[in-house]
Amino acid sequence: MQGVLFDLDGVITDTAKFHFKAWSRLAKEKLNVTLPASFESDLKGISRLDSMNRILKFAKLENKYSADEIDAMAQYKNKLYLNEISKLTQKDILPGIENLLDELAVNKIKLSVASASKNAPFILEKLGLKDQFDAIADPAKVAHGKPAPDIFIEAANKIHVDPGQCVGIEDAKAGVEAIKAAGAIAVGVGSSTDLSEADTVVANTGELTYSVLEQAFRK
Ligand code: B16
Ligand code: MG
Repeated sequence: MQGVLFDLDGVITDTAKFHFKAWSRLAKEKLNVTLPASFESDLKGISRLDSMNRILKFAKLENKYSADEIDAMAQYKNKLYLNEISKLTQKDILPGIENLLDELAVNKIKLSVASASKNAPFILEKLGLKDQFDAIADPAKVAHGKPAPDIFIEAANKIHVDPGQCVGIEDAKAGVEAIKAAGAIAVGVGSSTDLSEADTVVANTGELTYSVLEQAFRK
């Protein structure tokens, strides 16, 4: 194992609740629909525009708006979301992650972020973790979102490590599929039923250690 590719939301910090809050407010204010609670996990790892389109489909309004109108709604959601995440601090880092980053650094493993979020640099800055990563892949630069492998390939390229020498960590099904399609080893965080395609699954981030990742890689 020469590199580790980190998903952000659900692995480094829990931003899903803030995404859901912002999407729910947008849906209520602009589309007059209430999103079911299941949308919080359904939209994990899904890009901003794809999430917007899923919400329009749910509201049965998919053909009602122009591309510019859809873009304006997505921007409004991001404004609401930014307001939420501006309050993030080091205390919002998920359990075990700071320790894992230290262990990986000691073992000279290159670290890269493979998040669908365009806000990843801002979030890492707020958490005080930006300097711990060697690279952050830019989702605006890749053609296809998760489950396509693009963002994980870009994250591996940015640390100059072959994806086959990397372990990717994900909490979403679409993300695990993306890691596997990139040719990396997938470690899932969450339910082993939902993440059955992962090579190894841990129940929560507190169980992520250098040794767990190394064993997943050698399996
Ligand atoms: P943004 P990840 C994903 O993060 C979120 O899980 C998903 O809900 C969100 O829509 C997506 O980022 C895009 O985020 O609107 O901030 O660009 O899990 O890939 O780290
Ligand atoms: Mg995630």
